[in-house]
Amino acid sequence: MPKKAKDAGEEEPIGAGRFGRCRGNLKMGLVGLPNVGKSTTFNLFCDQQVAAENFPFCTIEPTDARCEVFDERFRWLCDLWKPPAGHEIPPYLHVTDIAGLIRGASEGDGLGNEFLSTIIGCDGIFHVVRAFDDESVIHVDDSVDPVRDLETIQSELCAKDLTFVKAAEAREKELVKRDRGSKLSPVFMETFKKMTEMLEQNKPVRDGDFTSEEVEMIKMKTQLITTKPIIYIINLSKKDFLRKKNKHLPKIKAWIEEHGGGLFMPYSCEWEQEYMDAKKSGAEALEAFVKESYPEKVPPIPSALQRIIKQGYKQLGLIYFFTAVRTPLTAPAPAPAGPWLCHCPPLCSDVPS
Ligand SMILES: Nc1nc2c(ncn2[C@@H]2O[C@H](COP(=O)(O)OP(=O)(O)OP(=O)(O)O)[C@@H](O)[C@H]2O)c(=O)[nH]1
Ligand SMILES: [Mg+2]
Repeated sequence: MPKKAKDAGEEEPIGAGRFGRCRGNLKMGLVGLPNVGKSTTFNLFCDQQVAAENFPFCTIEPTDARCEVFDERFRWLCDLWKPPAGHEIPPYLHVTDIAGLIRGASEGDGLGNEFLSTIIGCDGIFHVVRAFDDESVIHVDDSVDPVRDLETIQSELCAKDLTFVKAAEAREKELVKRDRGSKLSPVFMETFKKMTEMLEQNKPVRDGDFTSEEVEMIKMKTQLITTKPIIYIINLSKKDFLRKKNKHLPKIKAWIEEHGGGLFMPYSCEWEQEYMDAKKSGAEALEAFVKESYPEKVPPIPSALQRIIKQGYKQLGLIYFFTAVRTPLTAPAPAPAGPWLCHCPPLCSDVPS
C-alpha cells in the first residue's frame, strides 16, 4: 500500500492533489480497449453525438466536451433564488473521448502513440471496462474478459511510462555529464530507481511510497500517465445493472484491490441510454421509466452516470462554491443566511448580505 502523506503529519491530498497540476480546465479522459463503450459513455455524459459504432477504432480523433455535475444544492438554490437568465451556471466536468488502446500500443500498435499523448493531456482517467455480454458487439480479443482487459491497459500505460522515465533519466544524466562537477542528487536517484522498479513490475506510479520531496521530483522531471487518478467504470448489461449482479464483478473488484485499489463504479450504457431517452420525452415518461427500473425503491440518484461524473469532479480535486447575483428578477422568498457559493466567480462574485 502507498504510504499516506498524513503519516508524515500532512493532510493527504486526494486524487490529482498528489501528483496533479494546478491549472484551469482540468479534465478526465475516457480510456479503455476499443469498442467497450467509451464514446457511448461520452455521448451520455455530455449529450453529444460522436460516432459510437460497432467496430474497433471507431474513434480516432479525441473529442472534448463538458457535462453538468449534478448537484442537488445548486438546484435548490436556483429554485429558491430564481437567478436572471444566463446566471444559472452549474458546475461542469470536462471530459475527453479518446481512441481505444490495444496490446502493444506503447510500442505504437493500433493508434498507440496518438492515444497515449492524448491521455497525457488529461488530468484523470475514467477507465472503461466492458463486462456486458453481447455477441453482436465485437471484442478486439474475441471474448469478454474484463480482468484480462484491465491487465492489458495497465501494462500498456506502465510500459509507456517506463519509456518516459528512462528518457527523463537519460536526459538528466546527459546534462550532468556536460556540466562538469555536478552530479545527480540522491533524491533524484532514489525516485527514479523506485519508479523504474514499479513500472517494470506493471505497477502504476500513483500507488508508490514517495516522500513529498520525491513527489515534487516526479512532477518536475516527468509527465506520466500512471500518476493520474483513476476511476474504473464497469459497463454492464441493463439487466445486470438493475439486479446489481454480474459474474465478472467479484474478479474485477479483487483485481482492483490487488492493484493499488481505487474507485470502481458499475453502470450500464444500455440503461443510461434509455434513461436519457425517457428524460427527453418529459417528466412523466421519466418517472414511469425510473419506477419500472426500480419497482421497490428508487435511489436518490437513479443514474449511475451522474454519480460517476460527481466522482470524476472530486478526483480532480475540484471544489464547489456558490454565489448569487445581488438582485434577482423575482425573489419569492428572502435569501437564507450565507454562506453563498458560486461555480463561476467571474460572472457572479457578489455575496448577498
Ligand atoms: N449491448 C451493449 N452494447 C453496447 C453497450 N455500450 C456500448 N455498446 C455498443 O458497443 C459498440 C461500441 O461502442 P463505442 O462507444 O463506440 O465504443 P468505444 O470504446 O468508443 O470504441 P472505439 O472508439 O473503437 O475505441 C457500439 O455499437 C455500442 O452501441 C452496452 O452497454 N451494451
Ligand atoms: Mg470511441
